[in-house]
Amino acid sequence: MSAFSAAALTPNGRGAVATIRLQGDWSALETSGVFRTSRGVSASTAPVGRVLLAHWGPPPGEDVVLCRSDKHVLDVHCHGGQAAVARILADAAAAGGEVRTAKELVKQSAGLFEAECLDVLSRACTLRTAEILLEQASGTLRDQVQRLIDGRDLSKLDEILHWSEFGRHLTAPWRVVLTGAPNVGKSSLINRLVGFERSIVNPTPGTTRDVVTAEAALDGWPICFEDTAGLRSGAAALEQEGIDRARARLEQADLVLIVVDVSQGLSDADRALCAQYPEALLVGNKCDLAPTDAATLRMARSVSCVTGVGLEDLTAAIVDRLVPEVPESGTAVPVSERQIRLLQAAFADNDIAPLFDLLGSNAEAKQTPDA
Ligand SMILES: Nc1nc2c(ncn2[C@@H]2O[C@H](COP(=O)(O)OP(=O)(O)OP(=O)(O)O)[C@@H](O)[C@H]2O)c(=O)[nH]1
Ligand SMILES: [Mg+2]
Repeated sequence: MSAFSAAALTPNGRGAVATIRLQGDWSALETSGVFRTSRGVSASTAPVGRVLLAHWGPPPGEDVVLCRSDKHVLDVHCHGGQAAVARILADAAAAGGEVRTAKELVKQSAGLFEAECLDVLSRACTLRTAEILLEQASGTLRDQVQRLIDGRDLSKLDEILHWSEFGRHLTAPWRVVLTGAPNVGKSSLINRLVGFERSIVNPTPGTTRDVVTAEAALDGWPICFEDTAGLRSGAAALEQEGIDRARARLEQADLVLIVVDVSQGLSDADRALCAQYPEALLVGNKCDLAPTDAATLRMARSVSCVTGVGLEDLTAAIVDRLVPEVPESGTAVPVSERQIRLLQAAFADNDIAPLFDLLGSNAEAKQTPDA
């Protein structure tokens, strides 16, 4: 068995600073000279919490900041580029360390429940979702499940399960799919919604073929917009492939935006689409042009991708549909599929056992204090 483990705690990708955790007996890295502190203070014996400047590897090497965050834990903060991280992990492996994922490392020391809470926190892509995930990682979910276990009372389980879908979306963005006839302005709209020219806009009907995705945060919620081929019958083979893909994406959507051209009014095909997706938001684009159909104007949310009119209201309506309620501070939210599955099992069978599995060994210890 390895004397120590090493894992990058910061997510993959470039950042200003990356953090690598060494856990176990990592002292060989220091005694063999893989790193040296700049003032000659031994990191192995430095007090927990003391911050040390150090140099990693032979010249030119890396300047790093070291800090023991626990008796057997050394956090190495280095440049955020992937090369620096890869090099430190490779040196740790060469010194006999076992390279692991952050989730595996936390699981080893704190247990699976804490590891998955920290794992999802590291994948949060907005401040708003990170705040909610941080609350769960800081004990809100654990405390409330523990309370149910201690009180042998599952009546409040549905209050936690209520937030399952919301919890899933804290790391997997809500999917909003734009559909409608060719040329109504779907690509123009996705560009407006995400704030940059992601999708090609052209007066030629049938411009968009493949599914074009773009991620954005609306009101702090991560949303993946999908622009799709305009739907029409009698399309040539290539365009038809795009239409088939569009239909498949519609089935996976959390929200469908049916875009129509208000200057043209609603066609039979538009009406059929509305009937097929009754939960969809109907968006009447091109309201800067003279509308021909007052009924369409009444039914649809009017916007203009040219002037920008109506886009703020549309954004608010999208957020309202996707996130109709936001948990108050202190609300327990399940954040992983495993947590949701075990909560559902406890609820379905009115059985407390899955909750022990959910929290891991700490929960069992509390249940049988005399053991
Ligand atoms: N006047 C006006 N023109 C618009 C508006 N939105 C889009 N257009 C124009 O409508 C044409 C088609 O726009 P697109 O965004 O490419 O339409 P689409 O629905 O993606 O079309 P397909 O990809 O072919 O299905 C372009 O010439 C746009 O400039 C609008 O609000 N007002
Ligand atoms: Mg298009």
